[in-house]
Amino acid sequence: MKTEVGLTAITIYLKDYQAPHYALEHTDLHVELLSDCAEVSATLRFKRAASAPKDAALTLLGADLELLSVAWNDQPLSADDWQWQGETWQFNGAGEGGVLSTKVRIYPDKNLALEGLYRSHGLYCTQCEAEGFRKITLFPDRPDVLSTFRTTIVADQASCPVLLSNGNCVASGKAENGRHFATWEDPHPKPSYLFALVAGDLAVLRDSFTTASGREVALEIYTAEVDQDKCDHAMRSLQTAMRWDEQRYGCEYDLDRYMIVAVSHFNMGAMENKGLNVFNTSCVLAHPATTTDAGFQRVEAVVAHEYFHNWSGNRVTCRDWFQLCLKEGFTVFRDQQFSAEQLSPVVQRLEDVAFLQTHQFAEDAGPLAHAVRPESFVEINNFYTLTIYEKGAEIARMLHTFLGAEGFRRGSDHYFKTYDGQAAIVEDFLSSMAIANGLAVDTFVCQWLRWYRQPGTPVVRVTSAWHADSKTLSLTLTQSQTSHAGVTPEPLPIPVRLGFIGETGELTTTLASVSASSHQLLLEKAEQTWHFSQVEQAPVLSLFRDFSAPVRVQAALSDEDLARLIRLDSNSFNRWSATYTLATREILALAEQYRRGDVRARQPQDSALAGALAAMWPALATSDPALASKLLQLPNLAYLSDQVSCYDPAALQRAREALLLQVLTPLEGSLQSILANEHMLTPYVYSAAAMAARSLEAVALDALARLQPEAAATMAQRWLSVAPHMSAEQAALTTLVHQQLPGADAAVQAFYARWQHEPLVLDQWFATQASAPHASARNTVEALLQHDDFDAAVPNRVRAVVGQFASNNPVAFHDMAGKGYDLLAQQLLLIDARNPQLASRLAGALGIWPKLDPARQACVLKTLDALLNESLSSDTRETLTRIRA
Ligand code: 0A1
Ligand code: ZN
Repeated sequence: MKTEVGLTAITIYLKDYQAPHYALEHTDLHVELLSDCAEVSATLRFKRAASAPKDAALTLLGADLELLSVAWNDQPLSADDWQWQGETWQFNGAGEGGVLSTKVRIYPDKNLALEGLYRSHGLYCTQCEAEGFRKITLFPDRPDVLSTFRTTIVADQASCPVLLSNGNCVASGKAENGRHFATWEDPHPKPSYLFALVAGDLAVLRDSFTTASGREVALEIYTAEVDQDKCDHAMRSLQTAMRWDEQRYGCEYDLDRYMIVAVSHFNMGAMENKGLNVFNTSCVLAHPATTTDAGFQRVEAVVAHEYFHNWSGNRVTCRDWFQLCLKEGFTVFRDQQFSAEQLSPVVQRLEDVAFLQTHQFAEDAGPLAHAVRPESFVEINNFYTLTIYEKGAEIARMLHTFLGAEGFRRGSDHYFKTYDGQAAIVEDFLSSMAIANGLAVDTFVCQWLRWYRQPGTPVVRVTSAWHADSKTLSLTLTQSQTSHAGVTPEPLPIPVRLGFIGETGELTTTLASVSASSHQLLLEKAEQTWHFSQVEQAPVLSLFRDFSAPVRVQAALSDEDLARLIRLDSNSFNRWSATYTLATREILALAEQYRRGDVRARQPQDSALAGALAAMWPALATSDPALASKLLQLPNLAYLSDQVSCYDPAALQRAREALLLQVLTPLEGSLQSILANEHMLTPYVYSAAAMAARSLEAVALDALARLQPEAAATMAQRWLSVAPHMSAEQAALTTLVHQQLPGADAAVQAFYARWQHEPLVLDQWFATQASAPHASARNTVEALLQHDDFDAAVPNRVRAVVGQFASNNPVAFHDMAGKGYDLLAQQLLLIDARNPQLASRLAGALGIWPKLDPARQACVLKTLDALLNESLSSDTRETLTRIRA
């Protein structure tokens, strides 16, 4: 936990950045894992930086350490020789440089925050990003200090037969008293946040990979023995990702080994430590019997993400934590590109966009809004956000769109080559893109940097006029942004891909003598106008194709225009996006009618969306089942909450259900015949086609539950009893529980009885109940918190219950009397006392308060004030304070 001076948290500013005074040439660690503690000896070889003053202090960082000894060039030092304030330790006698030797004692068993070195279920592991290494030893724990590492681990051989660290194992053998050791050397200089150590009783799946230049790399996935049968998919994903990175980015792996370790207690998805990734079990284990399609996809994406960090993050790292987006945004973009090529590119893109629009747009519009490269922070752990990751990825994607695939590749080649082995900043990435493409560097960097500096989602207003006599169309785009403290918004470079849809399909039009069915513009001023010619008929504009920029678009498209896009747009992404826009419009209109007391039953013919889908969906279900299944998944409440000024979850839920009924009624025959295919009941295959078929049937079952609940219940029970894989079981259970179908309770019991010994399946079981969209789910959650299998020490379990309730069950969470907020507050206090990172993330759910009605707002504010009066970690206090501000 960070030290607080009184109640004032320490804020760190980007503008205060100072280069380190001492370079670290080499790190030698000796870690003795003892029965109730660990002793860490560090030998650090420093050299004064040429630019540093002669009397510069050597500054290290340490937290929660028992300091046993310190020596400088083998001469013992005493406490009088250094100053230690908060986490900062300083020594003034380092001169030109020398060797610092320290020994500290730490307590991995007592480390419940899961940051630094901790032991859970007998397994020792580390999590050092962002500032966990200082909890292991006294160290210049900042990302711009890179060194080679040599690490020796000594532990009891019986309980810890496996001893792992970064790099290559150079020695191992027996030690005294039934102990043994292993020594690892990592030849690639790295910052401390990429250090890792694992010790325990693990089984391993081995395979190999031959790099493009012919080097053989040993691949190893370590898990508990019982989980070894669930590693094949991760191994295949790793091999595919390694080849992909060579082919698409020219990035080759650089060590003899690549190891992944699965741990059950982990705060995030996974961590890219050099050569030794540590993964949450949920992001590495996959087996058809226990893992859904979504789970398989997540494993593939996260394995790829961590692997891609080997270049975007590890070989080229970040100078300071303000540059976090440099590795995260770029790597998310790379993993999105990879995933798009593995399965359906359109589905991948629309899922990524729906996620961004639902969650990142809300973050950017709420009290936790911040720039992709923030100017200040209190607790860096609070900045692993959707804005840094997802909006950061969209910026990389816009550069890719603007420069073209080849231009972007030239830029990334330049970046990797120029900054290899260094700690870079966002400007280095942008200037690489400019230099490699022969563009004016200063102008390019200055313009694109605005995306990193200005918080909030820009709005682009679109007006157009078609002139029948000249067959021309003028298009005017205007951009605007909300102001945020300390930044004056300036116009952003916004790539706009667009096409024109006529009465029977796409039109070919001309812009600046180029005739094409799709054009690309760059909006870079506050307002710009373009003139298109040879526009033969009045078109509907298909705007921001493939979501070419992360903006909110305001365009006067009528219901008929949107229906035309749904039927005829050749850009599948925009067909989906038109569905979303039209659905949102109709749901909001229905909610408003209900608010006015107009409760007339709605007929399908009252809905433009229902009409458009009835005309094309059955054929699409055959030609593109993946897209078809997505078109029936109307925007959820979280997405809708971002579209309204006053959010009433129950009213929106009711309107959404009514629209679903209108849309689904005309499709009933089609849905029935889809279900008759029973792809769901055939053995599991991981392929785009098989997953699309399953996804379509899952959507059809959910639809049937609204149209014919009894028939749907029977079918769901059948899926549960003969399901050959978890995708079918989970789809059936979700439909039964979320739609409150007959037999739901018995199915919940039976599912538990069958899967109680599989932690990841049990997480899904908890999550399914905690996210059931009914007010009664609050009582269910209370009961689940008392369940024998609820374990507050396991982040996955806490997220499955508390996280699902607070962030994925608006109907139950936003109870009118504030009981949902009370429940969250109680849990936050319990969780914060042991795991601040986890509590702080869960607390983010309260950030929605400005959207709520006055009565609910008052309840949230009361909850926030009560929490802020308690003793809190600096993580959670910062989050709650920003939310309250
Ligand atoms: N760098 C990892 C995610 C990660 C970040 C922080 C952590 O602890 C505070 C742990 C993991 C990634 O992007 O995959
Ligand atoms: Zn990452």
